[in-house]
Amino acid sequence: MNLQWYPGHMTSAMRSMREDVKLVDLIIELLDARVPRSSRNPDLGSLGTGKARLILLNKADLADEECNRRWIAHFKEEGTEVLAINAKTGQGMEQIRNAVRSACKEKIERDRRRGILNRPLRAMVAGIPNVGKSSFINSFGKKAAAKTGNKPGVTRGRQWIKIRNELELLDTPGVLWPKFEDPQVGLHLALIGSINDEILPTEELGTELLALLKEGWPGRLRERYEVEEDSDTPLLLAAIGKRLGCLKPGGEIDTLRTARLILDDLRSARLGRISLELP
Ligand SMILES: Nc1nc2c(ncn2[C@@H]2O[C@H](COP(=O)(O)OP(=O)(O)OP(=O)(O)O)[C@@H](O)[C@H]2O)c(=O)[nH]1
Ligand SMILES: [Mg+2]
Repeated sequence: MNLQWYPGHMTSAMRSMREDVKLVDLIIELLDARVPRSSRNPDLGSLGTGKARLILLNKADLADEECNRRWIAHFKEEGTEVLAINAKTGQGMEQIRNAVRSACKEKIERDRRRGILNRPLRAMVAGIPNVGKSSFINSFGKKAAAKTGNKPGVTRGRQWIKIRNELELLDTPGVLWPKFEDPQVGLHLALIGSINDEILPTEELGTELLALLKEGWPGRLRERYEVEEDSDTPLLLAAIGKRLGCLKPGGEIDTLRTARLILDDLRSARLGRISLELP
């Protein structure tokens, strides 16, 4: 499966971000804890080279705990400041302030030498669509300042949000990049909901997901749907459809609706906490 999604609004968002990055001290890059490799946008990696950077592994509540630990160790080894958070409940927010100050310590030190004390830091919050950028800003600032929603492409314009007197955060639209070289990247981003569902081949995506789960998380499908996991994926999809009572008016199994339900189950952790990538 070869998925790509790079609509025009992302090109213009990237253009604004290349300008705005000149105004900030720090880039806060949100990755999805379930797919930290695929959710790392190379265009954001090369944005503002030399700027301080903080990586937040968001949606850590949906990813496997042990995998989260391994990813944190991986980024620390790279020399990057990193935290695992849950922007929905606010878990991990108490550590953000110190992590920001630590990432910006050179800047703070430079200011201090010039006699500037406690100047608010400015940070750009960036990441792929639907990763939780706006939720993070709301959660950290303890106010509903930025619009959020459970689909990619909710934030369209840029928006500055002041957090007390210490930090100014710039919310940005989610951006992908022109071409996923590795088809697995497109697949993983589609599974977590960062690609517009309307352009996805849902049924095919469902069978790919079943293959991934059988291989990487044996037992999860059996537990959730009470099916035998051994059959090949189209048969398995039909078996799950039958279990769930997903039938078309004529009594035929509705595999499209079944695939949609399995995807929903993955995204809301009803299949348990699942990481799709390891360092
Ligand atoms: N389970 C869980 N859900 C989260 C978390 N953070 C955000 N969400 C949900 O993810 C969805 C997307 O959140 P947004 O904050 O709108 O994401 P965004 O990155 O701003 O998305 P765009 O503006 O479309 O690029 C919402 O339904 C949030 O409730 C988290 O840590 N855990
Ligand atoms: Mg947003």
